[in-house]
Amino acid sequence: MPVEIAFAGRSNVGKSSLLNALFGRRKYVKVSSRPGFTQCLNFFIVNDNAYFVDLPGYGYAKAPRRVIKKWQRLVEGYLLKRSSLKAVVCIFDIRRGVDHLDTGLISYLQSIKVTPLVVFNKADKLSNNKIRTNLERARLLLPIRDHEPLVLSARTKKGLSRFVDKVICPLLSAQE
Ligand SMILES: Nc1nc2c(ncn2[C@@H]2O[C@H](COP(=O)(O)OP(=O)(O)O)[C@@H](O)[C@H]2O)c(=O)[nH]1
Ligand SMILES: [Mg+2]
Repeated sequence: MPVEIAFAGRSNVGKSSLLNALFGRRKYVKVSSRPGFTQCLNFFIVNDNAYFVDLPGYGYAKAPRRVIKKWQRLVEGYLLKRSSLKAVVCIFDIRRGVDHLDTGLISYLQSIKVTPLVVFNKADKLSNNKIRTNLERARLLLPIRDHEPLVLSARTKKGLSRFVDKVICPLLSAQE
């Protein structure tokens, strides 16, 4: 059975950009101009045995209530029933840190026995000092103990090969 790795995060966090960076393509995945309104799951074929799944972004303030409800039904339905799902890469913005929606996502995944793997994007926007401070603060709020979050930039690709080596490759090879 093929394995799947899903990508989740707030709208505009750079989820599509990270998928493009992983595939080494510029516009394989649409980088959004209208955040918060993508209401479908996008599947990307990695190889014969693996898919990446781009989940619609959450937390867009202007999204109407019925859109949020639809998002919940769609995403929860997928997360709860997908037996080929290996893990969910949770992408956060290193400038913003994490809030209750982000920690809520992590706790929800843990409660349904799906592994969350945390990645901070947009590292190119901050100095190394600021990255360290923000990471330490976020670390205290995140309910994860089994792995250290990675910091990367989908734009400059800094940290991308480490992410592939530490996160993606082990998940894809786990099934063999
Ligand atoms: N500076 C910077 N901008 C980024 C990075 N990743 C994404 N962006 C920008 O953030 C915006 C949202 O990106 P997108 O990939 O559509 O986010 P998504 O809504 O999470 O899929 C776009 O303007 C991207 O160019 C990054 O690593 N650094
Ligand atoms: Mg997107």
